[in-house]
Amino acid sequence: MVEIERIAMPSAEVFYREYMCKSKPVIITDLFAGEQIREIADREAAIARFGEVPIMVRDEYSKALVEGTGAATRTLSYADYYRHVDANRDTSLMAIEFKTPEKIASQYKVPPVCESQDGESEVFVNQCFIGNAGNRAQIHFDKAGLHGFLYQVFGRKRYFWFPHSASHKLIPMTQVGGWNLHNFTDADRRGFLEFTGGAEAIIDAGDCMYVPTLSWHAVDYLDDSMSISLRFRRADRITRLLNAAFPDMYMQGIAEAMADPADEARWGWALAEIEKANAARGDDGAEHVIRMRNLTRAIHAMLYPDMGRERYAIDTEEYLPDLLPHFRDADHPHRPSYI
Ligand SMILES: O=C(O)CCC(=O)C(=O)O
Ligand SMILES: [Fe+2]
Repeated sequence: MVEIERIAMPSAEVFYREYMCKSKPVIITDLFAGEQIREIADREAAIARFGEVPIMVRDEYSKALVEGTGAATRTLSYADYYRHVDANRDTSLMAIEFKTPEKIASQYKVPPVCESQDGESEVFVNQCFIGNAGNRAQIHFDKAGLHGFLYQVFGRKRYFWFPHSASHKLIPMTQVGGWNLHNFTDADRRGFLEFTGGAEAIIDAGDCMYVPTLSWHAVDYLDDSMSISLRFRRADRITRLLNAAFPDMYMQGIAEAMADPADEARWGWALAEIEKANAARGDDGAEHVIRMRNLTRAIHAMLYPDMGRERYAIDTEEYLPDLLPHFRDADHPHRPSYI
């Protein structure tokens, strides 16, 4: 089974070269060394420090998807949220990608490795996840394409990471995978990691998981927990790809081939082809997206000649409600434009 290494934070330059340019996940054991946030390592300490802070909670994504409860949110104080959890142990309410309130963000300094360099997006995201044991994040990749740190303030999470080569085995539907890993037995999970070449690691208070740009991951909440999520430094070449392509496993694979700017001989032609086709579009935005998806699939096959082409499951896009309608039409008013 693939192991995720645990390291002390190296210099920003070494981290960039050894992990970011190689799309290699790793656990950093000393992020925020010497900062106040590291004094908080359990739920009681967090409630004592942040109890009054208002947080916005909603249903975890996949439950929201299945039950159609997507948008419902409510604001509770930090302490009231955990009172709600204690009274409703299996609640799916949690704070997901919630902008870190000032009172919490003031407890740590963003490390230098997160600072944008020339040729990278200036977009920087500082959010938190506050949740309860039993909650989860379904297999997915984050289509905004930023590098991610997930720092565990308190509580354990089981973190899964899967290589791009596993994509067909994950039952991919656009950027989401179909399996419910939280329902697997220990033996099934081990078998699944063997099958996919994936890895799992338990992260606990003080650990920080590095999630490479656009890589597949999933999370099981083993305890009540809180994480800080920093997202940073999307390379401009990836921004250009995101703006031209549809967020599916083929785009993911092309992006991964582009992880290291030094490999331009490998990927430069692919980005040029994709941008050329995107510029030469006809009138119909939906047809354009279909053409672009076919092109990225063909380019992916050239970049990964040895990767199996066949699906391991039905084509879920044919049977399930569309997860990304706003990406199906190049002219859709809600299609994001990445900067
Ligand atoms: O911890 C979670 O709930 C999800 C984390 C995640 O998906 C991420 O950091 O991108
Ligand atoms: Fe994620």
